Amino acid sequence: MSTQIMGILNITEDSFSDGGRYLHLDAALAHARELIAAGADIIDVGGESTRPGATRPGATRVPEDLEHARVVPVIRALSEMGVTCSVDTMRASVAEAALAAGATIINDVSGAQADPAMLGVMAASDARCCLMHWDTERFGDAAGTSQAAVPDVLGRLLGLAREAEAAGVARERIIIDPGLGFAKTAEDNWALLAALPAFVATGYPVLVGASRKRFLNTLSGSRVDVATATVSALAAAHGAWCVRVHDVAATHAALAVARAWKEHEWTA
Ligand code: PMM
Repeated sequence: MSTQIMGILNITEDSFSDGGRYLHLDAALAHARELIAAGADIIDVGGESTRPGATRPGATRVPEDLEHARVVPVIRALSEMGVTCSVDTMRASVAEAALAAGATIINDVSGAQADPAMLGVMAASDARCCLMHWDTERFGDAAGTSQAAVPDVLGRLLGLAREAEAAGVARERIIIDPGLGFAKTAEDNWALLAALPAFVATGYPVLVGASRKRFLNTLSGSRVDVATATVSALAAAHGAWCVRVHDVAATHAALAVARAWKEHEWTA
């Protein structure tokens, strides 16, 4: 299967690149339609920002009922249109309500660690479950830990996947994600991207979320969507199952290039 494109729909006030733009249902649905027209296979709907600091101890989190009110109507409307939806949440109750509204993927950036009820909701559903790596303890502000990042993140993700399986989430429903930019240095992020084949070799589908993150911003300045699309093409060439992006059109073109390249592979 060719690499899937997950279009990002952040219904938040403060997400890094699109905060505050899609708070109204109509604006959110209009943007989702644009993402689909541009080639998105999945729409990832989130109602709580995960920008650095937003979910640290002491930070004010979005109230649970507000998160529900933001994501559930959008997911219901999109699902009724036949769109594949994932819900980007760390709360079990939000995941459960999103599934009831038609979502088929739970995308939990905490790897099902933030809410003790999350694994139960995942297990009781037949949704695909994305477990992302986010370990604030390990990386913090440390610089130059890139070599350690790969075994660390890979080992931790395998542990999270085992935990999910033990809780009753079938192996074939699990997706893993190295969590680029989440308490990681630029060096960490590049090391993780370059090690993508090792993540793919686990047999779990791998999701890559590099879009508009600081390490690409620093590298590319105002052309961060070009940089994101390039990462998408490289990630696809190295076996990523899905790329999560803001600018779907650019990634769609980049993936078409990666696919054409692969189809024309020369064998001596
Ligand atoms: N990144 C963000 C939010 N959700 N989910 C997954 N699975 N992987 C990611 O890398 C990821 C995510 C933060 O980015 P945004 O604020 O631009 O949406």
